[in-house]
Amino acid sequence: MNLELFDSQALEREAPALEPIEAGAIVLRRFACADEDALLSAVNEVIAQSPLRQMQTPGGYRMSVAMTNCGALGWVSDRSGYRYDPIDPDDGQPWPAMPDVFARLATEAAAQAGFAAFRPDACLVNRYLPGTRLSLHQDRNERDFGQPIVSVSLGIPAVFLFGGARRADRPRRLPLVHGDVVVWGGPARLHFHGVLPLKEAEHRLLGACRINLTFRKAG
Ligand code: MD3
Ligand code: FE
Repeated sequence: MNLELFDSQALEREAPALEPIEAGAIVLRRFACADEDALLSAVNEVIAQSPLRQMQTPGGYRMSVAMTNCGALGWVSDRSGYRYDPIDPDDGQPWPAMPDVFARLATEAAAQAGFAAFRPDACLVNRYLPGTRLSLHQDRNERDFGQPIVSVSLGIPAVFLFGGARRADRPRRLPLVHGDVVVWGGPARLHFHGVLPLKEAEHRLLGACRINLTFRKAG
């Protein structure tokens, strides 16, 4: 059996470290670990109100990653394209409010990376199971590219791909584990990025699952 048992608890006790990966992009290793219980409870509350769903791409494919949102705006993909929408199209209601523990973490991480007063209005919750992936893309549906994006990884490990300004630029690989937070801004903000298919693994809190929280100032 090819199951990588990942007891990352030893690593998770290490102090957070600031790790620049390219101009405008910084990893805060383990930054979210101290809040893991509150974060996971809040994730469960969000998912209870607006369940995870596999969205359709404009080209008609079903994404392997399941998604939902919280905050004033939610990222939505369907046959008509990508957009930010204040309403969950599955129930016609506003997305759940952004939990305080989410907003505080995103603001603190951005500040650590040099982006003062980051106030996200959108949090995309992505759920990866083993085998699921996110193909190379740019995040360009937001109004102000001067605002950074904060990404919080929870659960089993993933390998992040980050390329350059053009799709053809060979991407670098960045392994991310439970609690790692990445802040992308400045020159890196419009770079291509994606997530490799996840390997089979088990996390002590999340089982065979990775949750990524992506915070944006979209409006
Ligand atoms: C690199 N999600 O939802 S954000 C997405 O692991 C997405 O689920 C990632 O990409 C995930 O769109 C985490 C990572 C990210 C976001 C913006 C970037 C990486 C970036 C902008 C430039 C370069
Ligand atoms: Fe993205």
